[in-house]
Amino acid sequence: MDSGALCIASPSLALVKYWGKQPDGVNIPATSSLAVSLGGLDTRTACRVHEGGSDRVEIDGEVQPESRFAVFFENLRAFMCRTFEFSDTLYHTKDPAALRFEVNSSNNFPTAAGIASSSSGFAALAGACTAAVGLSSTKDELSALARVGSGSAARSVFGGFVGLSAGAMHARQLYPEQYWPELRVLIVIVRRERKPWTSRDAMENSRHSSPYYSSWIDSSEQEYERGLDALARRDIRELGEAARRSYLRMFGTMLSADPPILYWTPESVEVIRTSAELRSHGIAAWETMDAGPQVKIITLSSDVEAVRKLVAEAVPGAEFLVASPGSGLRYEPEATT
Ligand code: 2P0
Repeated sequence: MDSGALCIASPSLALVKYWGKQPDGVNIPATSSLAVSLGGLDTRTACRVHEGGSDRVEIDGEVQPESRFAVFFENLRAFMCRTFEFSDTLYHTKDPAALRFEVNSSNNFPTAAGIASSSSGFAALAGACTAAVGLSSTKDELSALARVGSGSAARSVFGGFVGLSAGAMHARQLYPEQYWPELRVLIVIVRRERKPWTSRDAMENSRHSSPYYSSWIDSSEQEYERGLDALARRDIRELGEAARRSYLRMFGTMLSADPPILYWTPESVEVIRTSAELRSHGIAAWETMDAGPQVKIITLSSDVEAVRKLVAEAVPGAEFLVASPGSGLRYEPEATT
């Protein structure tokens, strides 16, 4: 017998960034991050489980290297061995350690180009694999499982506004998606090419070689507190300012690393300049960037068209996606054979 499940997750956009890991544990963040779920952007992950053989993951039709998923699956099986409940209605096995997963995942947005596809990817994977074997795990458990795949994935399990504290094993929801319905994120896709550094390698490079790394860790806690405070008041200006300081200081650790890391393109810089110009005209537009050239602009529903118009003029050829605060993991029925 094999059985399957389908789980959907949205990427988690950090307003205050996770950048750096604690030396012990797997993907235990060294900084506290504050994020919003990007509703409208989806990773759909179908998983089938069987006994024996090997794990296999395809993303957008491409088979992925086993090494990227090995630690995730080993940890997942260890979790299942600890918590497995044998029942006629659950997946039949005497040995959860023998379970293997066949996974097909697809994104409705560019993969591995700095739109946090690993956050939604590992969150949907944790949801799909546990559902496929019939485990009803808590969100905190799913968040901790997803974190082992990718730190930011701990946040994508939850919808709305999410915090992941430095040193934490799992994220927590701060506010549901309905909390701030006017908030928008305009994603400006300036280039659809794969990033030159994985965020994991870039993060480790910053930790090992940037002389500013410890200052980054110290200052990010303050930005997290300021971000939380702004979010509690739904103050877009203060939240935008915290987001702006956070991403620029994060990139400060990359530019000062050895070798230096530069994800930005001339088009990224043009979008940054355009956001500043929009702000000078009283339009809500605070940009942020992640491990890739794309720029995300935090704005409001009333301003999003004005922002899009000026950015489109400044960067001909840019593509746009608009996201609202989205939900956490969702499941769709999948046939069981
Ligand atoms: C974030 N990023 O907070 C930060 C900001 C990118 C820039 O988390 O090594 O794929 O798998 O834990 O989660 C992207 O890194 O890194 C990321 P790993 P992840 O969203």
